[in-house]
Amino acid sequence: MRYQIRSMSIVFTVIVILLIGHPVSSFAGQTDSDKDGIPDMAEQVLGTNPNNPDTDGDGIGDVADTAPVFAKNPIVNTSTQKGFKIVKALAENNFDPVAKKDTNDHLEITLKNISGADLSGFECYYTIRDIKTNKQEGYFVKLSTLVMKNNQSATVHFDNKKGLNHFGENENSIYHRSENAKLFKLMMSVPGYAPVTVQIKKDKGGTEEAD
Ligand SMILES: [Ca+2]
Ligand SMILES: [Ca+2]
Ligand SMILES: [Ca+2]
Repeated sequence: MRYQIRSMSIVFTVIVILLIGHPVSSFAGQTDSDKDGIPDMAEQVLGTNPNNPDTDGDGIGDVADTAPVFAKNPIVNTSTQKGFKIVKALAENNFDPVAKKDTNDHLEITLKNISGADLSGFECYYTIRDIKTNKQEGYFVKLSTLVMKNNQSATVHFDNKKGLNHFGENENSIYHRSENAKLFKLMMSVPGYAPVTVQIKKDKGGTEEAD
């Protein structure tokens, strides 16, 4: 409860800071893209997602959430039968060899269905830890549009782009806001089969060589 009061006051403080020097009418007119009551500008300061009213996917909206960028892992799956594997996992992808140009880093996971059946109903939980500051964020995402035929592979992107197997992510997360090295821990789960986990390290930002 104490936490809730403190967190609510952080949102309130950010809004008050943004109000200083602005007439109330202009603040009231500020864009709130996801209509969660927090203007886009304030979401940037808070590190929450301006395009998602529940940034971390835990079912509690950004305003009420005591930890809006840290969901606990809600996946309950005790299956042990292997149904799919993670064949590739990337958190930085600085150079696209096909387009021959730099690309924006995003989380990209390639799965292969080895279950003998078609798979759907995937869920994903991942944490991002800033290795220098130890700050950690945790996100839960339902991959409801991901359908994998038996023996097929699919690549899942968390990048806010439109298209098949592209899913949303928090543009204000430490992934994009901190230049420090980061460690990603990710779990993929589908009903009836064992969850699969993977760890991915992202190097410190700045001048980077192509991977
Ligand atoms: Ca908002
Ligand atoms: Ca939001
Ligand atoms: Ca939430």
